[in-house]
Amino acid sequence: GHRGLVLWFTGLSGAGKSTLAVECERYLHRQGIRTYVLDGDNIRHGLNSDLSFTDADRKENIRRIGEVAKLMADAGLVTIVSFISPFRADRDIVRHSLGEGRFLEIYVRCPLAVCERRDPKGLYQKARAGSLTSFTGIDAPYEEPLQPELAINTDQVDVEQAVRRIIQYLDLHESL
Ligand code: GGZ
Repeated sequence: GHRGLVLWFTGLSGAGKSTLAVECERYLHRQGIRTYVLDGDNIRHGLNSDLSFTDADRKENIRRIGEVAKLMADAGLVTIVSFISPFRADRDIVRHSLGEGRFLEIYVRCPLAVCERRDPKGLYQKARAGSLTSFTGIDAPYEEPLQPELAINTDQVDVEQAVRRIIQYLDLHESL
């Protein structure tokens, strides 16, 4: 089998993390590569259903996800992780626990104004109205990656191009 590794998508709500995660998974499956996607649907509703969106709970969210992702990568899966993961230090802890070459930080970059315009779940509107507090980008911080393996501007490239860039990176660095 191929080497396990973690593709770690980070970015604001509405930046396009989940879309890219799912499309990368589809591509890799077609190549016969075994993957697993960790996202809000299967983690925040299950393992981490006890956690909120305070700084401390987001930190704990990412810590647990990092541990699970490492186990999955050790089992040989290409583990695709899709969470805001707003704190640089928390992402760096996961990076170091996996070791260089097995953790690819992919910054799904999109201007706040564009995320806000997309607002697929109406959460930005609620955050602006004050009925949802501690919302990332509005009244909670997002710390941009300083040296991500990849940064993809989702307001400038379409999904197909974005997936192609990720696959190109994996090929070039013989990550798989
Ligand atoms: C940010 C929130 C919040 C607050 C609920 N802040 O666009 P979505 O809806 O589907 O993705 C967001 C998701 C963020 O959860 P994460 O586990 O990725 O966050 S973190 O890594 O910071 O722990 C959003 C929804 O949950 N959501 N409340 N206050 N996003």
